[in-house]
Amino acid sequence: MNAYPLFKRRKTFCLDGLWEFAFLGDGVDLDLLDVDGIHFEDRLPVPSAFDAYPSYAGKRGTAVYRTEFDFPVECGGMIEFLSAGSYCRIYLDGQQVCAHHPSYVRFTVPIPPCTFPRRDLRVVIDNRFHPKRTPLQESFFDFYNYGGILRSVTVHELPETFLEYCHVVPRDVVVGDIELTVYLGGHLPPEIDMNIMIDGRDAMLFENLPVNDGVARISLRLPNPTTWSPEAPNLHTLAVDIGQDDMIVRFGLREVRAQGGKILLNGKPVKLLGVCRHEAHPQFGPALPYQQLVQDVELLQDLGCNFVRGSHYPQDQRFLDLCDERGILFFEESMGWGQNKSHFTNPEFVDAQLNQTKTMILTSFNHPCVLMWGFLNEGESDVEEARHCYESLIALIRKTDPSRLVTYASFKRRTDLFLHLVDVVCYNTYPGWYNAFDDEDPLGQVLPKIRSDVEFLSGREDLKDKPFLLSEIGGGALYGWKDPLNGPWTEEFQAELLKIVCGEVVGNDAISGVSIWQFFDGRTYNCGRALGRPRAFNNKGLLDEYRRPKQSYFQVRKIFREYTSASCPE
Ligand code: ADA
Repeated sequence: MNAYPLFKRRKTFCLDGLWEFAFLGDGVDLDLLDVDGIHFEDRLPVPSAFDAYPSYAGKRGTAVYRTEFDFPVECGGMIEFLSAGSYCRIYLDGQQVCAHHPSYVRFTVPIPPCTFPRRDLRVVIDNRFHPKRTPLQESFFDFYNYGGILRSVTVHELPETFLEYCHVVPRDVVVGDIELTVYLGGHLPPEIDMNIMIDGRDAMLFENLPVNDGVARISLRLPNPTTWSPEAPNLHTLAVDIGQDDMIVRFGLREVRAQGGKILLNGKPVKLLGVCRHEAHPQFGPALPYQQLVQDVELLQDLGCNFVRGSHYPQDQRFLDLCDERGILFFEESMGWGQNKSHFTNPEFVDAQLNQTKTMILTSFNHPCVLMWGFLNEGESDVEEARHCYESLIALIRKTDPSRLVTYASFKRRTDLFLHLVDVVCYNTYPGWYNAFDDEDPLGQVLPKIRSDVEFLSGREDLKDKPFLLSEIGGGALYGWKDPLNGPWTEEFQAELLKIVCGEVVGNDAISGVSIWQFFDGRTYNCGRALGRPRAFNNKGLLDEYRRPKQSYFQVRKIFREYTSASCPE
């Protein structure tokens, strides 16, 4: 079930499986930890969130995972971690070779050549909140922060010159023109020969390609181009072979633009009908097995969704692969949740934001399902102190990937200072739910609120031509809670609220889409928020945390599917 990119010649092997494990409690000073002296009494699978397991549920502190692997003597290579955190230190043969945060982003660790084959790998994980070690993950977030080796670990044997990334940008989706950018690692030659294989059958040789700062660029035309769209998610593969190394990437021929208040996919306006999805499950935390990812995608398609917002961190590459294959459009955002000016004026925080955002883009670059990049969910974006951070992130995203849209989910909405800098205006808004209970008729204010936002934006010269997305909207319901008064927390109330919302989204041409908050219930915290988070869960899911559908699921499904069948009747 590996995600792309794949390899034919390069030797890789996956270290997923049972590792030795020890939980050391919350009193460990990481700088004094004798990693070699640890006594392992337990074993846990990798990937796993160790605090999703009953024996470690709710615990915060230091954990250590250990495994061994054989690696050719005198050979160079790397270990790829797709997610580990919140904070981790990697030890190879007793030497610390890496310290990393945050969770949810890919990182690699060099394997220095060695005189013996059997290597000892220890991963120290700390899931405590720490201003220096975990500046991007804080305890005030409204989702539970787990710790562990949350996604796959793979060992790569690497030659002297190797491929780091192979990124494809479609230039003409009809005739199949693409631009391939190849990032090399290790020894960087001044030029390189490259064999390209398209879709496993059409070979092209490019000789003496110039290499500038480790980057080689090729423009080429696909022999048999097929475009990618939600209706026809055609995918192409491209194998790059530089003789000593190879890489197979998968991509889709599609183009996305924001124009005239619409999101255009391959030149056609698209209405985004979807949900916000956490990577979460009570049994696994964010370390979801592949089977659960497939079930989630099946449910999204059953719901009639053509869109998902991956909230609120970089996503599992296997899930993005599934969305590529099923034609489900994606809004991927780097990790952020309600940070404020104290963060935005902290250079370490800004650097950490820029690093994780760039890594997210480089890792997810080839997924045609990703239409837009986002960041800083619900940041304090109506103060001047935030300007540098927002402008730096927007500039970084546009420089790293000019082919996609840029946005962020704003809860400052009308006082927001930076929405004119992005391509899509995204409002997180909760009419009928928050501050609605002092009103006899909370549901009566849903439509007026949405329409007044649409009117406000239409009156803003700098915003009126941008697509408008309801990036979060919804209300809570406890699975199975029915009550004759049909008040808040009943399934009926939530279903009625979302009936009004979705009816407006599909009926109002000024609204480009919705990502309902949220797909399924997710664990949060018991703290002061518990009054608004029964069970210490965020209960605004269309399904509960075990993916059991509430009434609202069927209500939303009816509206989404009717709209879709009316829009493409075949
Ligand atoms: C915010 C936030 C979500 C969730 C939501 C809610 O919009 O972005 O993560 O906390 O509010 O349920 O209130």
